Amino acid sequence: MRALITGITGQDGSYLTELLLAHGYEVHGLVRRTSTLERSRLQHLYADPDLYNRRLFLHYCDLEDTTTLRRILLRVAPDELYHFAGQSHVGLSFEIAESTVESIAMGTLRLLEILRDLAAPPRLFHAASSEVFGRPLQVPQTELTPMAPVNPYGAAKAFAAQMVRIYREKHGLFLVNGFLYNHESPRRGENFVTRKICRAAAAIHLGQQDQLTLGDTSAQRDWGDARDYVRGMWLSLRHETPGDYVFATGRLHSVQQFVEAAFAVVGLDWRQYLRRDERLLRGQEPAQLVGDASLAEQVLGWKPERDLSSLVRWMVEADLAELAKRPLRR
Ligand code: F7E
Repeated sequence: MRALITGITGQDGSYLTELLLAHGYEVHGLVRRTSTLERSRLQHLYADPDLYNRRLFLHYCDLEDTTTLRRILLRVAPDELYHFAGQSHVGLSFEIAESTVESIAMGTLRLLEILRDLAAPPRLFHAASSEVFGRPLQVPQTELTPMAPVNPYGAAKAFAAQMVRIYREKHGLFLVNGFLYNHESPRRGENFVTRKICRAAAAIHLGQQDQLTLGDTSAQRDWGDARDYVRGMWLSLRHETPGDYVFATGRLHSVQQFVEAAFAVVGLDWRQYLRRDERLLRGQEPAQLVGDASLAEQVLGWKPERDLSSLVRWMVEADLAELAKRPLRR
């Protein structure tokens, strides 16, 4: 089996690559040319001479570059295509709305346009998001909950997810939408709230940081473990028919609860370190985003295997280990 991953250098791309390699796949990934080589999440695989350029291949390609994208798809001829690429920060999507929509919405549409012309199109997994539901009328949400996004990121994902549905029906392609609720790990970017909190708890414990500054700590999310979610993506493409699936834990927790859990791991009193900064407020928050993943359980046999407390401990301990090796500069 051969897979191609857009966004392979991100959190999900790196865990999925590990999972696919472990199942004997040949894995190809698209990487953007940037002035810095941001591939740290793949470093351990990249540095393995038995894997790199043998079973793991990286190709330079921006999603706007449709000629190159088509050429790579023709040459690689993947059986499965996992599509993660695109600007993924919700707060930032208010600042850079055009490029967010361009990368997520148009990026997905361009990919679908290429797929419909291929003689043997791969199966596609599209990483849609709980953000498409915004302020939903239904709690918890299912695959049938109407989309009602409240930010440019969610609106772009809603467009892309709907296009996936349209191309599946019109062109008979094997296309899957995964409505992914928040999923975290030590490889989460440092500007997402869970990683920011865990890294701060670790750095404060090691005497490398004095405080943690956050925006809205009453905001709630359905947080799961990224390794569970990439397993769901893989299962969804192995099923005999394509469909849409919610991947979620079904449990809501607040940012505040996350802070308390992370500081408890290092035995610190969060009250002494937590500060609020109005500039980190988004103004327009989604509400009650919590998913019902029963369809994924019934059809794919998927269930999240790890809970929030083990996730928080894993993340804080990983940051402790990393900061002990490479302290923060002060
Ligand atoms: O924010 C609040 C913030 O940036 C979570 C992406 O993967 O999941 C992610 O989007 C909550 C929000 O993730 C800070 O206002 C408070 O209510 O970690 P986040 P997100 O916006 O939920 C969805 C499913 C995706 O699809 C996205 O790609 O935490 N919050 N204080 C803060 N958030 C951040 N980032 N930084 C703060 O200081």
